[in-house]
Amino acid sequence: MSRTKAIFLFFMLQITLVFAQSPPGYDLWLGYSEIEEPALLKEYQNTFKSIYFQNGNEMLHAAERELTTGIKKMLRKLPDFEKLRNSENTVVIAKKSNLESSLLKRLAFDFDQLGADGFVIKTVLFERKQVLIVTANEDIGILYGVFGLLNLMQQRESLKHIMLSDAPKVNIRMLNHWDNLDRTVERGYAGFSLWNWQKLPEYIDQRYIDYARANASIGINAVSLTNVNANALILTPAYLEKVQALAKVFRPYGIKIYLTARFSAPIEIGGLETADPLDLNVQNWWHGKVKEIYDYIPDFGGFLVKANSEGQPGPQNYGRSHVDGANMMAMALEPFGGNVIWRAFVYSEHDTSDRAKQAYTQFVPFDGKFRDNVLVQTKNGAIDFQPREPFHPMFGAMPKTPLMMEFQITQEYLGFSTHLVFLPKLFEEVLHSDTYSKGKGSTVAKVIAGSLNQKKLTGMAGVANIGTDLNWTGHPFAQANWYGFGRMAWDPYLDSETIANEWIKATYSQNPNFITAIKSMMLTSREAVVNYMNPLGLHHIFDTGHHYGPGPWVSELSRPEWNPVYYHKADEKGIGFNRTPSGSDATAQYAPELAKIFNDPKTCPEEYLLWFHHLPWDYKLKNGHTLWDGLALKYQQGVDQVKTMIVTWDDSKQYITPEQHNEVRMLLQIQLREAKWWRDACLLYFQTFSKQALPEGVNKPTKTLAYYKSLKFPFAPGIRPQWH
Ligand code: GCW
Repeated sequence: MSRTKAIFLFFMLQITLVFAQSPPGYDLWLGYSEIEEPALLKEYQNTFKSIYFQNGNEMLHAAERELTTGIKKMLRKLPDFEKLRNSENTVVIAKKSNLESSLLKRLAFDFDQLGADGFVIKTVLFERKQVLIVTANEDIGILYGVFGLLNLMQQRESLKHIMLSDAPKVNIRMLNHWDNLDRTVERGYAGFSLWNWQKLPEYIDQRYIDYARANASIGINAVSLTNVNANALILTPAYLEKVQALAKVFRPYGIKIYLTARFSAPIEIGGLETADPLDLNVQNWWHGKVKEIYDYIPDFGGFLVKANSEGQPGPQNYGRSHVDGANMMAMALEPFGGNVIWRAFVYSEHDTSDRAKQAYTQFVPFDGKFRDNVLVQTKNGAIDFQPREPFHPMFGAMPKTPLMMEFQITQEYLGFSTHLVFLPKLFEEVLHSDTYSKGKGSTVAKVIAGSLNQKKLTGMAGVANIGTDLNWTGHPFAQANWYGFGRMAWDPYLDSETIANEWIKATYSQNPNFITAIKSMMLTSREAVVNYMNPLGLHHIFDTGHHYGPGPWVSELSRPEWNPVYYHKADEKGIGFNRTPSGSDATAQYAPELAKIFNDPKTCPEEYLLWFHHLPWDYKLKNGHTLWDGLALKYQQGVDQVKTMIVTWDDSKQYITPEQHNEVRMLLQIQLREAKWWRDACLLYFQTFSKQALPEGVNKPTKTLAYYKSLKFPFAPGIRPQWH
């Protein structure tokens, strides 16, 4: 070859390599970085000499493709697939039914414990050579097993003596997208909706496939595509054929589609005059609609419904109950194996009782009255996805109903996609909470996993933080919240530290110094945001509508429970919401053991103090500070924690690329500015009641309260823009 030709080819190769690379952050935790440790590389290369991969349907093909991608990137070589006898290979990936009996014997494993989704990864000695086996009962187990294997390699685990079996503890592991049909995303901070309704069904964006891969890699097996503030059009043929195309993309990855069903759809798209669930025509309409949907999508998951909540229509419009509404839809879905996920996020402007009590009051009397294919989806706390809330008392009070957890992955009340907040810390706190409903140890995790009350149908949903941003989630660290949600939906007993560890290695770096530092930054980040926004149990003091920044002074909205003053109740005497028997008595919704602890400010965990108590400004905290001083110091601590995060990030610069370092650095600077804004605005406002100076150690605000009150944010994302 001539020199010029060689140079030309060399450049072409470079160009191909450059173009073959995804934009920064696009690969999520599936970057499959090269194995640099020589000994481990050698071990893996030996292991992956030849692979038997069971041939089969599109799900097995998807798994095989993923394995090829992973091996190619991590080992820098294409795997050698052999389709001969499986035991002649060094790696065997096949369902139990396809394993040679000699290998099965070596495996000596009880497959019953795996169910459909579980898998085993085990290295056995066979005819004096090592064989790595990945096996499962079903195709989906093979898919999860392959992701499990790739994950082990991303964690740089030796496979020589591996023996891992894993199966999910929750059936429905679901993302709820709040995507509108115009592609805006309610409470979305990462661009627009992924679903390009105009180009579907013909045009299949690569992002749909990569989205499905990412979900499958963490075990997510269900998604609802559209906002719970629903538009009935999604149930019309024009949209169903587009949904069908997405279902086809997701199917090989084990993901079922659910749709949000607007309760008034029979009127809006069905031409009926009522949507009364006890009306025969309405029932027939839903039966017909469900059948039509299953013609398009035979494995359709079912409906997710927000009814009689924040202005959405529902059965109560006709004097009927949540049970009437949910069961009517459930009957239509039952013959096809579909579910109804009925949300319990309800509160009413006509109910003057404490908002925190209303969902419990409405739903608990219905325990045991829902049909078998209904799950009641309950937010983690009784108000609304606050930086910290005690767990929702419904979790301890509806033993006969499958309760599905709803977490919010998108950071509506946690600094949007500009603040680095590792949410698995929050998820873990909720899941580990003890409801005491069957004595000590009756954790929320056990309720959700169904083991506490022997539930067959179980689920966990997360409101997605995903959009068209190149890195999917806006903040690179918000990817960890998607990842962590999936991992905890699979296993609600997992701890957040394990998840942080896995994610850092799969996403950023294998360097132990980097991992230690960044892990501790992630693990404190949630407490930091609580401190600079809502310390000591404060909640819902966000500015109106967009919820961007503080608005504790807001008091004039039409519905009382939309005003922050409703929640903090600050006055000359003190601050906090009295939810004890002398107040709203919300504590009575918890088990007596817990109510007792919450009712006494001395035993109430201080992180929930102002959630349950209205206390004088000079009330003494456990550390000896007065409430006013302690509150101010917490705000300051939050700001200081962000400063520490910045130092940690800067110190870790050497382990990542300058681009990776810089994007998070810029975001951390915004976070710091906004943390100070929260501290100053809240303290200036609360000071008008406490009438006390800021304690030593708390920085003096540089602006006035009037200034903070005057701020307007027409550009705040997550809500339709209001420029006027
Ligand atoms: O948190 C609130 C949000 C609304 C949301 C609602 C809900 C989809 O501010 O935007 O509506 O909760 O969960 O239904």
